[in-house]
Amino acid sequence: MSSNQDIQLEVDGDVAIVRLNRPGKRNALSDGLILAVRHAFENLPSTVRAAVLDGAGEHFCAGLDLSELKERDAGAGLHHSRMWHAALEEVQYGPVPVIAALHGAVVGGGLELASACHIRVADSTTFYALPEGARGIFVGGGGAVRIPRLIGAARMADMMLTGRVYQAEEGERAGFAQYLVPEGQAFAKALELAKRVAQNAPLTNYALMHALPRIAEQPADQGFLTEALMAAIAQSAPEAKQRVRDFLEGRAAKVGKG
Ligand code: 1HE
Repeated sequence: MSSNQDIQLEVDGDVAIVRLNRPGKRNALSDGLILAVRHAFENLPSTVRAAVLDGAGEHFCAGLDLSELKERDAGAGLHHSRMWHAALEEVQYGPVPVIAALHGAVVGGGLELASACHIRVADSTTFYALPEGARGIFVGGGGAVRIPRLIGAARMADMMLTGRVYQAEEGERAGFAQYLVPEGQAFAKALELAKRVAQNAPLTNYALMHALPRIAEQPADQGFLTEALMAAIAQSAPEAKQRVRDFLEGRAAKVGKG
């Protein structure tokens, strides 16, 4: 899929597994790796219905590859940040929902990458930090937009001002992850969820990826209209009609019963 050895793509049925594969450097995101992330999500096989994003080794991702952070003028810095934006847009607004399997360090640009995913599963070794503050820089991979939507601007400012680190349990309570699992189980849980997500009607997944975050940012009056349009389109699909019929005729699972 990609010639870059720092990323791996596997396909398991209708789920793609994209794995950052630079464990020796704690999956630090070099420019090459960020471009490979973009390429992987832009080129998922058309049979794929959901994806898991994982990191090889003991850490999900140590953020920006600091060895590449050379003197950049303002223009080069702007384009570098926009390159990250383009890559992470492919994760958030690509073809399928993405479930991140978090463990160890989820820091700096690694947290920005995790924030672009739709569901985050963290194991008990996970920790979250934004060392940009200590390094004298700022987030540049969309974190200023996405992270406050997970945890609030006040928590993010505290992390960057004071270097505060959130451990797994506290992090889940704060909103970084929707699931917290024992050590070593994040990938298995993420895969299980991805297989479940892959069963949804594609238009439902589309609505959740593309309409919901935008509706949530719209003034209520516009949001209600966008919601109504999306609802009308989703329910008009033959698959939606079949699924409703299956429930009414006793063929579909009841809520909470498998
Ligand atoms: C790296 C990086 C990196 C590790 N860039 N090389 N991110 C940070 O400020 C986080 C920096 N990293 C760490 O704090 C630690 O490495 C970890 C807590 C993630 C892991 O600790 P540990 O003890 O398991 O590993 P290590 O011994 O620190 O690192 C192993 C190797 O990975 C080592 O290289 P080696 O050649 O000496 O073996 C490290 O130098 C290397 N390494 N992290 C480059 N980040 C869009 S803007 C986003 C801005 C940011 O993301 S700023 C935050 C950057």
